[in-house]
Amino acid sequence: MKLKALLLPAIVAGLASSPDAIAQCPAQNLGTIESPAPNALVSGFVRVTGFAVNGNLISNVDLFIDGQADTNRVTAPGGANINLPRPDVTQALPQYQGSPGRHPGYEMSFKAANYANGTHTVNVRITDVTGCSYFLEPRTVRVDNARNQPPFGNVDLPLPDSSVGDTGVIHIAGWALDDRRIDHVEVYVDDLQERQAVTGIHRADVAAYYPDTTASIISGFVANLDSTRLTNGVHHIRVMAVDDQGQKGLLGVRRIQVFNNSANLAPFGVVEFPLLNATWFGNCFDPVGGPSGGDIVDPRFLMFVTGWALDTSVQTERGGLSHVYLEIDGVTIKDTRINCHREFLLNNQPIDCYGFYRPDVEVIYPGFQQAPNAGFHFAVDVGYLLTQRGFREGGHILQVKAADKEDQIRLLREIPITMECATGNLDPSPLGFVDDPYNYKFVNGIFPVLGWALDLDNVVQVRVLIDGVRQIDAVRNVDYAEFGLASPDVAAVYPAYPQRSNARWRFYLDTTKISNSEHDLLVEVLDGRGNVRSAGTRRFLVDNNNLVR
Ligand SMILES: [Ca+2]
Ligand SMILES: [Ca+2]
Ligand SMILES: [Ca+2]
Repeated sequence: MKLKALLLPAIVAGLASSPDAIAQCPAQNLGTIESPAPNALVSGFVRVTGFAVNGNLISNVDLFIDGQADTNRVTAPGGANINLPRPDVTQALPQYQGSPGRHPGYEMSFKAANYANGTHTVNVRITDVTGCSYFLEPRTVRVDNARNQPPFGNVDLPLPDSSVGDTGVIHIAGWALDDRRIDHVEVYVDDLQERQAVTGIHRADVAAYYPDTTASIISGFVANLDSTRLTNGVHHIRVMAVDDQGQKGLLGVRRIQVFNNSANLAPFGVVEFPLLNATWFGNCFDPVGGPSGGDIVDPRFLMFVTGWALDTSVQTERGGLSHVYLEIDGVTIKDTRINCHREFLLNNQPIDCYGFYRPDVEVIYPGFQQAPNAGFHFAVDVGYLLTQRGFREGGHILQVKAADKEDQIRLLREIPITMECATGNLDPSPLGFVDDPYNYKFVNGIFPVLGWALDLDNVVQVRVLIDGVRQIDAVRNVDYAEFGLASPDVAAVYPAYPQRSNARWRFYLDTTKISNSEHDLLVEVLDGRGNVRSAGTRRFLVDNNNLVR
């Protein structure tokens, strides 16, 4: 059915008026508006999609309603989502495979309520990096603003015709919008309603091409299903969104292959703390609390490892997640099966345990047998490791592993750390964290980075470096973060530190000045003694849909 669309495109639509542009355009400029359909009855947010290809990289796609003058233009520069992969187009037009313009898809929108009821014309202008500019064959639509538009959106995951990964989890993710309000998103498996997805997920990319509604920034949804509850074979996942009037809209259907060999499914999870390249320090010289027989000597300077872990296929196996353990350089230093206990030196809090209550994990992984009690938490006294377990100061590799009851083991995370002795005489290194962006989050535009930092010598300044280069705060125009925001959560965990109740910082990062790719965000702390040290690294991805020209 996509091929039919390919036969229709107006081969060369009207060229733009500039004589220079005409001179520069390649001989063949293909493209079409695929949606809305000819004479479609539209309301609410009208999604305009299609493709355009002439071999060059497309730099801008602009939408015009009822004319081709600048006053008819709807989209702001960069307001369309462009260079989208369209394997069906590339397959039909193999001469463009490997050309700079090989991803010819575009998507954008306009709001029907901005126009009177009746017939209107949709014009799409394509501009490539050489300056060549042309309009596609226009499309006529009928606006009826009295009509309640069904919800619309996309299913980004799973990919079409994909198979379930080695964790056994089917990740379903996408976005949904409505002219009124999305009430909920329903996930069906083989036409049976499975459950509702979690909505309200941040989607800066959707906001970029649906600028007419504030709902677009939080239009994302996710749902995670345990595939081991399905039989092996092909299953259909259908996602529907429902608006506040009960009107349903189909977001997408995906066919997926489930092939579970249950014994091979290792647990999965996330290590949330510490950051990469954190410095871990402890008291090697004058333990205050005195040895209590355990592996905690000085409870003031504990280093923490936290996260969560789950296991699929617990219905067909004997059990599910069994334990989480920590290794440094391959040596096990903590194991929840052996070390979980109430620590006298920490007001009898349980530490080194698996099974902490994590309602946030339950929200994202409902129906998994061990959710919500999926959290783990370790407290490590580095002074003890350095003085009594034979570890040396310097660089080490911390590994966090999870095992199920059939001894399938997964490495959840490998974190390079540095271990040091620190007292009042030596410089204790800063501790810190980046709350947002989380690991591998997509960010764009001016992004407010949030985190916290502590130092026993007091934090004087927090700086943000991207790939080693110090950044300027885009709002405050200085090269350090705003520090001193409230941090009651930090104060509860680190009672021995100065500034603990006001340790949070915020830094407005201009991501448009860095490339659309993966980056390392390093947090640097200047302390009260004048020492400058790293508090850790966060990895994230930039996706600015910016103009190439
Ligand atoms: Ca609606
Ligand atoms: Ca398992
Ligand atoms: Ca310090």
